[in-house]
Amino acid sequence: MALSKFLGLFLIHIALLWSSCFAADPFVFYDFEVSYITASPLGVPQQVIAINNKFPGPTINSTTNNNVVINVRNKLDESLLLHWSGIQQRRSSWQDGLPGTNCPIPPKWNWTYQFQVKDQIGSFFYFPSLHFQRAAGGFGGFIINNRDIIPIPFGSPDGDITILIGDWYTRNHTALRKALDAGKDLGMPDGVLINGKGPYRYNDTLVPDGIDYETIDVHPGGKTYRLRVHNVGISTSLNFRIQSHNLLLAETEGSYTVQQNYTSLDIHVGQSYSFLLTTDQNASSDYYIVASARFVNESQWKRVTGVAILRYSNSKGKAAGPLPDPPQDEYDKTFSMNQARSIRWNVSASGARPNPQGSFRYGSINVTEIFVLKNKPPVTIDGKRRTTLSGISFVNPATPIRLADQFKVKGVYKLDFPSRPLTGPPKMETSVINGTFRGFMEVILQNNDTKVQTYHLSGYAFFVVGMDYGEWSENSRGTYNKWDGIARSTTQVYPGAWTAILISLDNVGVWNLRTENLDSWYLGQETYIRVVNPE
Ligand SMILES: [Cu+2]
Repeated sequence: MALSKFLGLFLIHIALLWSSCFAADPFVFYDFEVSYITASPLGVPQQVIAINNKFPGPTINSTTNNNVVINVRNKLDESLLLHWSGIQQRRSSWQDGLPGTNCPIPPKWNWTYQFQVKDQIGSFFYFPSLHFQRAAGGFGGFIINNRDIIPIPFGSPDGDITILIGDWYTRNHTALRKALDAGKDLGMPDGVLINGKGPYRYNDTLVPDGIDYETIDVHPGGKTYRLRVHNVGISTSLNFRIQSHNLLLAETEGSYTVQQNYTSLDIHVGQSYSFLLTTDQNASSDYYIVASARFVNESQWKRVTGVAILRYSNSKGKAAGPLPDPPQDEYDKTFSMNQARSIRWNVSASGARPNPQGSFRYGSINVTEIFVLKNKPPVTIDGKRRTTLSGISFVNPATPIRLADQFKVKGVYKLDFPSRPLTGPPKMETSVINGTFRGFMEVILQNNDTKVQTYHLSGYAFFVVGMDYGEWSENSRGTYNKWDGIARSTTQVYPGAWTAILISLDNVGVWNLRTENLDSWYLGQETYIRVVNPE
C-alpha cells in the first residue's frame, strides 16, 4: 500500500480510536521499541527480535476493562505487526495486528495500538505476526487481572511467574522463510527455549558448556505460585513438567478450569495455561523444569528439550540426575487426547463479571451455521509448496479485509469460503467465511495431516465440545460435551482426528482463524470469519 494512502488510513484510525475507548476505565501505557539484537540462547550467536532490548519482551500487565495503549516503534528492516493473541478486541477488530486487519508498520515507523480488554481475565501472549518473525522472538506475556471486586477461585498466590516455552532454530527467521519459500521442510528444531534461554546442563554430552539457563526463584514452606505457561514456538507440541511437583491446573486462555493436578501437561503451539505450584518439597536440591518435544522419536529429538531450574531459597544444592520422565504412552495414542478432554470449564467460578462462567449455557443454544474445515499435508499449487484449509490456500490481500470494509473497497476478498471441504484441485484464494452476527457457529476442525495442528480464532473464546480420532460425522455429535467444555481461543487437533468447537458470533469484525503451526500458517493454512452487524 502506498505510503500516502497508509498515512490517510493512519489518521482515520486515530480518530476511530479515541471515540471507541471508555474514558472512565483506567489506561495502561507501554512503549515498545522493536529491534534486532544478537543473542546466543543455544550457544550460537544469532539475530533475535527484542523489545526494548529484551528477549523475550516485557509482560503486559492489565486489569479487566483497562484501556491498553502500546506505542510500537519498528526498528527492524522489514514491516511489523504485533498480534495480541486471545485478546478479544471487542469493537476494535482493527487493533488485532494481523494482515487481514491492519496495514503493516513500515520500518522506522511508529504505530500506537489502543484497545480495551473488555470483560476478559486470564493469561495470553503477544507476538509479531508477519514474515515468520515469531521464530526470531518479539513475543511476551499478556496478563489480564481480575478487578478487585470479582472473586478468584483460588487464594491470592505468593507470586506470579510467566514462562514462555517454544522450539527454536539457530537459523534466523529470514533463512527459515527462504527454506519454506523454496518448498523445503524446516526439519528438526535445534532446541527448546524457556524464557529465551537454553537448557540447564543436565547432561554433559547433550548440552554444551556455557549456556545461560532460566532460574525460577521461590520460597519454601507451602507457598503458592501462579505459573503462566505459553507455547510461543513454531510447530512443536511440548510436554511441560516440574520435577517432584504437581501442576494444579487453574486457568486456560481466559477461563477458569475445574482444578485438577497433573504430573505433566501437553502444551501445543499457541496455547496458554495457568498452574498453581505449591512449594511443598524439602529443597534437598534444585528441581528441573522441563519442556520436551512430544510425539517424536525421542532418541533423535533429545536435544529438543528445554530445561530450566526451580530453586527454593533454602535449596541445598544443584539439580542432578536424569530429567523427570515424559508420559510413557508410545503405544497409547489416546493418552494426550484424554488429558485434553479432562480440562473442564469451572462453571460455578466467576469470570470477568460477578456471574458464574457457566451462566452462559452453550449446550442449549441452537447451531445456526456449520463449517467443516479440513487440512491435509502440503500440496503443490502453481509450482509452489502450499498448505490448505478445505482445499483453499489463503492469499493475504494487499488491503486488509477490515479496512476494505471500512472504506468500501470492492474486490479485495470473496465471502465464499465453503462450508464443506472442496473436492476439486486445491486453489489460491482470498476466501473468507461469512459469519452471521449473533449466530451460533459449529466448526469441525479435521486434521488429515501427520502432525498435531493447533487452531486459533481471534475475537472470541470458543467452546471445545469434542475431539476424537477418525473422520467427523453427524453421529459424532452424540459424544459432545454439552455442559462444561472449556472456553478458549486455541485448540489442538490431533493427526487423523477432529476437534469440534462452538462460537457465539457476538463480536463484530474480521477474525483470523488459523493454524498456530508457524510453517503451515506461513504457507496459507488460514482464513478469516467476517461478522457484520446488519443494522
Ligand atoms: Cu488472536
